[in-house]
Amino acid sequence: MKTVFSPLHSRRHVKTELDGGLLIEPHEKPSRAETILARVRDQALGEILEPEEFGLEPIKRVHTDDYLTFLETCWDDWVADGKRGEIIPTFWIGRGMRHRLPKDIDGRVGYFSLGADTSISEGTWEAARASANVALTAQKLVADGERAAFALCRPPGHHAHADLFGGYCFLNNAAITAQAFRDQGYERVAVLDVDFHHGNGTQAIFYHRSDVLTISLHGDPDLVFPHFLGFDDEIGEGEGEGFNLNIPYPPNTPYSVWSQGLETACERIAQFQPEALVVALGVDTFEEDPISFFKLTSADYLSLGQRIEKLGLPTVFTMEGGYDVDAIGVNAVNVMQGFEGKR
Ligand code: OKP
Ligand code: MG
Ligand code: ZN
Repeated sequence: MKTVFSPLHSRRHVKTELDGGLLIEPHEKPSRAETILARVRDQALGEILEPEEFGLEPIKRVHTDDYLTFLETCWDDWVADGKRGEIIPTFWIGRGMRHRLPKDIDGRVGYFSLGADTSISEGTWEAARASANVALTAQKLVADGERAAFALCRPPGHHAHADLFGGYCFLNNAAITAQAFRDQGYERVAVLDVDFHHGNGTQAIFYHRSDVLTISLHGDPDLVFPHFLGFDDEIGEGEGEGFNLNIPYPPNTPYSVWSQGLETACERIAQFQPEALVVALGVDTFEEDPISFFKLTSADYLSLGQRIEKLGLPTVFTMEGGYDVDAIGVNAVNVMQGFEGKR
């Protein structure tokens, strides 16, 4: 399987993550991508390609113009305002307040964010753009006939809404990939999100549509981020009713249980008869992950890859989470190797 990777991911190198009232070293750090790339090389998974430049057009199919302008300019505006630290949101639209984009930089940062866990500094926009280009290049490989491709995206994307960043995400790479398939004439596309966290952005982007089926397995949002979306009664709305499926699980869920949800997800995908599949691949379901609570083992990722392959679909894997850097390479590449038949 071919891997798409951009060294520009390293342009995102924030020093802070607001966590428990402290500014800690971010969980979503550059060594994550480098470790996965090293494993891809080590295992000779296949050719490693740099992304092509697709411009903003395929990104604008998912994200709003004002949000993209904000992402592009916010760091310069922040510095010009005289602020001395990294961008961390401080104020949001509270219940009863107005959804109106203000001029002030603090106001705009709050307007376009869903949490304070995701700092921004110089280079974040360039890295996020490169990450989307990585996904779109993998999409093109598959549209041109590859059975599957691995988009080694960093930063991740599945928490980003049409006009919100947060959860370490800025541009929703999985949604941009699914929309690219649609715009190239693929009639139905499925997005399967196996990251530990609910794919809230992907769900929201396609919530009113029946042409993109969205499914996420994740930690119960009653207990974990994103807290306010991802419950099993969210089934889609209007045209989209019946085209979103959430499968939440409690702490300590092992693969023997999680894989039952995977089976349900795969059966729904088969019934939907999509022409392509996008897998939002997080390996923060791992037993040693520092911020998650499932109990998958490294060997389980081989089984996961095998099960996804059985769907028989053209497949793009977009990298999402996974924060045990020591294991992230083995776990992510195991999914690809399982897909290719390794047991
Ligand atoms: C991104 B992805 C932990 C803070 C958690 C949100 C988690 C974002 C996960 N103290 N911040 O889905 O892996
Ligand atoms: Mg998920
Ligand atoms: Zn995650």
